[in-house]
Amino acid sequence: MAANNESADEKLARELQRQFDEEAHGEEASYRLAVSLAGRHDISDSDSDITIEPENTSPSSPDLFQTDLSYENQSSHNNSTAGINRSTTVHDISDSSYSGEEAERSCTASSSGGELKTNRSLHDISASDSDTEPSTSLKDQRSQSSLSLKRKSGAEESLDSNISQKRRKTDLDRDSVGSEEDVATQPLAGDDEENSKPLCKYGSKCYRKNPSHRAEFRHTEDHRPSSAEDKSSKQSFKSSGSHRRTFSEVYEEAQPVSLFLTKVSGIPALHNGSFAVHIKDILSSSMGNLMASAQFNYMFDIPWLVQQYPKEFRSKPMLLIHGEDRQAKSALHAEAEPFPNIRLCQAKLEIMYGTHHTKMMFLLYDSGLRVVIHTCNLIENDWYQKTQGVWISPVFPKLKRPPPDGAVEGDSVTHFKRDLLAYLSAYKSHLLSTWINHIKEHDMAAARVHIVGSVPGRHLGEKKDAWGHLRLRKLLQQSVHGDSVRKWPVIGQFSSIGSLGADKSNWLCGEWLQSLGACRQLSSSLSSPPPLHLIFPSKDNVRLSLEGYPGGGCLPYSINVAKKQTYLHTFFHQWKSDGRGRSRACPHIKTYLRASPNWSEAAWFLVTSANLSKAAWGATEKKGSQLMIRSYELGVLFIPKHFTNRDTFTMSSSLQTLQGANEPLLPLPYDLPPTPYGNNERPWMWDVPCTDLPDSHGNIWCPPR
Ligand code: JTA
Repeated sequence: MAANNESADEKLARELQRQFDEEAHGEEASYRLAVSLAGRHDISDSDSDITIEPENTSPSSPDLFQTDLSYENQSSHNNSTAGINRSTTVHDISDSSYSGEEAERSCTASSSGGELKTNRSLHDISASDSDTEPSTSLKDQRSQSSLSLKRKSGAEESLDSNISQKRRKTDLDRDSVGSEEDVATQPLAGDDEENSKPLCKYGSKCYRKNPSHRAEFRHTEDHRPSSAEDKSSKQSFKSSGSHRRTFSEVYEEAQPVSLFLTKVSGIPALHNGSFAVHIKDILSSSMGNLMASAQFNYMFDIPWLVQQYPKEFRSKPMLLIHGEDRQAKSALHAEAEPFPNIRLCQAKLEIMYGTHHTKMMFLLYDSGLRVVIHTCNLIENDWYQKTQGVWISPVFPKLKRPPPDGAVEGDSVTHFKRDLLAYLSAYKSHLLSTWINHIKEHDMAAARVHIVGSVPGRHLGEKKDAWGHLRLRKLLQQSVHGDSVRKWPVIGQFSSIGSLGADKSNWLCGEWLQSLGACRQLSSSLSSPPPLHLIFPSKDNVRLSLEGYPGGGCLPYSINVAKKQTYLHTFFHQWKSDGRGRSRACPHIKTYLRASPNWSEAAWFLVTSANLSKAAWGATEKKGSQLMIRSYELGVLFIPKHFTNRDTFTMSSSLQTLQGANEPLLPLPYDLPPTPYGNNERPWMWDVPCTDLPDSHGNIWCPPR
């Protein structure tokens, strides 16, 4: 990152980090933490400064904290954490911030004249300071929280409600982006209706993505092009050196595998120049002349989404497929209201704790149809500094004549078209029929991947292996030659973890690993299970990430789930992606693969929305006669024989290796072999306070709620 692009805040944060690092490594220095309610909202700084004076703070205490920490200890925020004997004032503050008031506090720790801020922002302070009665907007937020809590808590991600407040991007982040030249901010089309709304009183500091709030109040950053946007595509994500490639060239280089990571702001341009894509690249007119589109997703920021389309495509018909109900649904409709070209389709979720995780785009061009299957929510933050996966299909040409009713023509050897149609049929929604017809009318013979989906239900009989892990098992049994592969390790990499049972034999090393370890011939139940390696960010991976602790907002693993399945953590490895320049870009991608013992070959590779949960992959019931799935998920499976004349892929995360290859290689999102956690390293848990060490922005983490 160029030093002259660094803001004063950032310099400060870096300096503080350096100081803290020194202290943590035994330099004799006393420091003081101050929780400051310094805010923008009618509170004078002097009124709200609260000082924490740790007593007997040995400089190495943060390390001690990490060393012998049971999860219980980690979770108890009202104990003196970090072996730091904090003053009661501090406890009061932190306690109150956990006590159910959704108020986030901005804790600012100052050290030697610098400032350390927490993730917490300022809004609620004005509310809680000014009155005992929360403001209307806080009420809204709370009711939305309990709603989404009810909807989601349980099966998978232990759910915090205020997803987006954790995933919001700060102004500081925005300013810290680029290794590239500044791009002038221009007014963009589509702002007119925005200007009629009242301005949100929290301005650019507003973290709320609650669509009803966004629909009601204007947010300047909603329509200001962010650095990530400005610097997307050829303008700012140069490949390297002076040669600036168009996205079409980048796209061509990635064929036929066509697997990309999203571009990341704040890493060397080299790592955004190959096998990397921004949403504006995907939607750009160079990819096709857009007639209509459909967006399947979990989270939507509709005004932002509209702005990712080139101006000339912004009023083309757009169908959004979502899983929201009740209030969240009406809020989404309210957000779409200014855009008459947008229609919404609610995915049925009849099984408790199910969610609509599928992330897919249909892009209908005058020249054909393109399908994109990926891992990104349709919110700005998901395309900013995270590691995300994107598979982009070729343009499927229109069939010469439409096939007769019930017939699937123009399918690939992988049956991509048949299986995509089956997936869409599972929604049982007439709103999807036009897209089902578009798909039927296109020739998808060029698709080389298999669809691996999950749809909610109790699947039995001949449909038992249509979805989830049994679907993957069946595909692997059909195509993976077992003789050499049988003992190869299975790798799982994910961003969220569900409750998997008290014993590894219950599900993880039982039915799930049996599916991921499946091969041709030999009945997988007869062979011993393969080695299993799981990749999930450690606390330090998140702390030192580009986003800092807030990056952990997309890694919703909770302490209460974690402490019931400690066996799981014995499989854990760090997030590391030096090869792709993404070691500090928190993974929201989910991938699964079968690797050779020397880590250079893959027997198969899956990129999907499915996290490590029973809700996503399914769990068998009734003595294995049915598979129960709660959520919608979608991924694509890469089998080497559909890309090369070999039974394995050569894989690498090294850009140099990928660029120099003269056969299709698998562009790995992370480094192999996986790096085990250090002795005292713990998985990231998003509801555990991290107040011992500052993150890459100089902030500590006080989990919301
Ligand atoms: C944070 C989430 C998704 C997805 C789903 C998430 C939750 C928290 C991020 C996310 N759920 N959650 O499908 O992309 O608690 O449900 O990114």
